[in-house]
Amino acid sequence: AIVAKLSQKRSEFNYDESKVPKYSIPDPLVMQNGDPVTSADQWFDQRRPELLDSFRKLVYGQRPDTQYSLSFATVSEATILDGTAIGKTITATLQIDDHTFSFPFVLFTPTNAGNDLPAVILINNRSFPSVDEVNSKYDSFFPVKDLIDRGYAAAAFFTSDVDPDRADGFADGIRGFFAQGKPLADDAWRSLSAWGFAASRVLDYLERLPEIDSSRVAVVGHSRGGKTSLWAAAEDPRFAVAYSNHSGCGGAALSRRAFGETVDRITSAFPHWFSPNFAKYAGRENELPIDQHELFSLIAPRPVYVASADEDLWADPRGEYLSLVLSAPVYQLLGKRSIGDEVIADSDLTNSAYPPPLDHPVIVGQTGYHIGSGGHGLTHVDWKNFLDFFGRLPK
Ligand code: GTR
Repeated sequence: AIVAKLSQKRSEFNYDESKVPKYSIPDPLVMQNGDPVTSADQWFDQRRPELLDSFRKLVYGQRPDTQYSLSFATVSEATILDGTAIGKTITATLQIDDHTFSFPFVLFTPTNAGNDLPAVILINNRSFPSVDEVNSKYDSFFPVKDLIDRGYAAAAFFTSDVDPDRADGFADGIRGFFAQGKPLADDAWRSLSAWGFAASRVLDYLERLPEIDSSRVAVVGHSRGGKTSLWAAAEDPRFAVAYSNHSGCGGAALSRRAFGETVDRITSAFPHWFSPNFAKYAGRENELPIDQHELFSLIAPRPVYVASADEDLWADPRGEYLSLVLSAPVYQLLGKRSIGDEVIADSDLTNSAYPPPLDHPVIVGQTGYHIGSGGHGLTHVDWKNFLDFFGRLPK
């Protein structure tokens, strides 16, 4: 059956709004026992923890609670980009008893930086962005020159250096290290959560640097990295801002719409990304006790930015936007404005203006969104719009 699903072409999935199944949206402000959530205290003390727990159980898996020690070593350091930046390669090492696991990351800071640098951490699902490459070739996926020119520190690591991006990669990555030879538990974390965990370890490092303002660190990712950036921010409230670019199914997009990539398809193609429980909802997404708008609810009241692209229908742009819109009640409860405040949202946005004009960011309160023209990718314009959003947030 899996082979049949995987041989199905992307063009054979649903891209017709009229064929989106009927669904009902779970209310983030209703407790599992049916009680309404009426105060910020109740949100943080009761509802948010049970919702976080549901996402761990049903979607991304449970991170280990094993104690570990963490150390960092600078492997190399160079002045690059015509003297405007310092690029470092650093190794993060986790240790449990006498076992260790290491992964590399890069960090770029402007030369002569003060003590107040905001930073971004890119979860790079494509490759390891070495200091030499960054110095010799501009890459819009990780446009370090732009980031430095705008006064940001920029860090990045490669997902597969942390947890190999393959169905059978468990034993070879950080999850295997934590399992210490034990088999993969059913409820255990999957790769997206492992990559998000690594972003938190890079943040641990940034917290140690006097030149970084660790209260202004964004976690950024594209596609599978964008699914990860949202989950990373849900798991780790120290991330001040999250940016998800074209993250689609299992990221920003509502699972219930089954538009473009579906739960069935993604859990068959990438079984290592999600808890096996997620696959059980294939074809019956409306029975999921949660949906992805509640991932934004977990990030609230912190700022979040979402980007879609008009040709990237596989990622369901409308479903990504709708999900952000539907998180508004939680932002409101927590005293913040968001895009949903300005949209008369029925559950399929038929009464509201969607899409907004191409390449034109909509920013309301804590949330920003744009739909870019073009296909699946992380571009110079995506970064520019996100950094404009990040830059206008109050310090
Ligand atoms: C696709 C997958 C998407 C997205 C994308 C990417 O194959 O179906 O969910 O993650 O890969 O990461 O570029």
